Amino acid sequence: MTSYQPKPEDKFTFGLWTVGSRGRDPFGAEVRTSKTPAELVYMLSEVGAYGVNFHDNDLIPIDATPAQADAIKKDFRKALDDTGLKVPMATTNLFYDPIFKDGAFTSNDAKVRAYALQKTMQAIDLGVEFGATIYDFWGGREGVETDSSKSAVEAIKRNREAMNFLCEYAIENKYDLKFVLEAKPNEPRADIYNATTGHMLAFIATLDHPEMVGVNPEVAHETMAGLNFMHNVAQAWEAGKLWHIDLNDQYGGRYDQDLRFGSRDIKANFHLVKFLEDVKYDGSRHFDAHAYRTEDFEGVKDFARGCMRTYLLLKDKAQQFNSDAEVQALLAEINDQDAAMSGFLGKYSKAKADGLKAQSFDRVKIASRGLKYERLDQLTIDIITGTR
Ligand code: GLT
Ligand code: MN
Ligand code: MN
Repeated sequence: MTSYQPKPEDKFTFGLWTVGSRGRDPFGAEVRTSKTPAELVYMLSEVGAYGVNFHDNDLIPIDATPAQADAIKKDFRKALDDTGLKVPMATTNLFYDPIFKDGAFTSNDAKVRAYALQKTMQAIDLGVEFGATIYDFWGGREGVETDSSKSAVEAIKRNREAMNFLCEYAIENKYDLKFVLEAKPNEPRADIYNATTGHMLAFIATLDHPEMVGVNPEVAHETMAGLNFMHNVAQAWEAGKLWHIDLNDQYGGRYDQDLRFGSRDIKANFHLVKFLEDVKYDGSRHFDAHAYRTEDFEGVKDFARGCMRTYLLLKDKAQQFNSDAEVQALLAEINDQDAAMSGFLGKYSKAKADGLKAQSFDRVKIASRGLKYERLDQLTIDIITGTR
């Protein structure tokens, strides 16, 4: 029996904005007091996290003076040195300030687009200063309330122009940095461009430096779009583009909930963790979630510990699934290969095509076989619930 204690190799990370969330929502004010970035680092170390990620303005307020910025950076650096916490990822806040009300890279206003580039270059410098090697782009404001306001094609072109510009900036500065694009279908805008991870993968292929750009899928965001999150993650991984992941939880058809990882859909998250562990995903496991608004700072610790514990618990269950004799026997049976078919499948040849056209299949007999997926799924449930 494992103790489910997080270890550095688990690469569990949290954003300053996640554990630092004060519980404000569109209908209610903050319920928790403000903590400094350094205080949050000490807290994350206490609960056993590996790293901390930040937006430029999580660390340095947008209106800080250079002297204030230096003091904050000094305290933050000391906290990192004291605790050994890493900064694997950084990002830009291109959504909070009113200047971004009509988008950042896709704004109709050229001054806003230029400011967004300037802000991102400065934020990249800041991230690199603290050791980040992954740089996230979540374009929460890159969308519309009304399609009368903007050309959807022009928005894609503006987004591409910005990404190409920033790739060149990172290359010119010899930064050891990869970019990841994080999709979301809506909220805070009514509709956001490049709404899913699949859209992002297609978009990346059109960039000048596709090799520098991958994806950062988030459970809640793809669930809001009604999609199977693990399938999107699998496609990104198969494309060699899964360089970061935002773990949380979400009920479909609702506002962006950012719930504690695994708190809602245990089975879906079991399959997600099993996938990540089976393929040996070795990037950060970033929890992009918030504690309930009911919690005080001790409750935030419970939330953070819970995210990591549930991940490790599901990892343990995935190992159990992989070594369960009955499950494996069923899987072997399902995947049993018919040697006679190997001459027809795989890469095309004229001989194969001719042979295949001449072959007769007993359609009814083939279709009459029961696949035992009900049994398999119940075994999965028994494993997840600890009944087995
Ligand atoms: C914001 C959003 C997250 C993004 C963060 C990175 S900010 O909290 O809801 O999904 O990952 O910009
Ligand atoms: Mn996220
Ligand atoms: Mn979210």
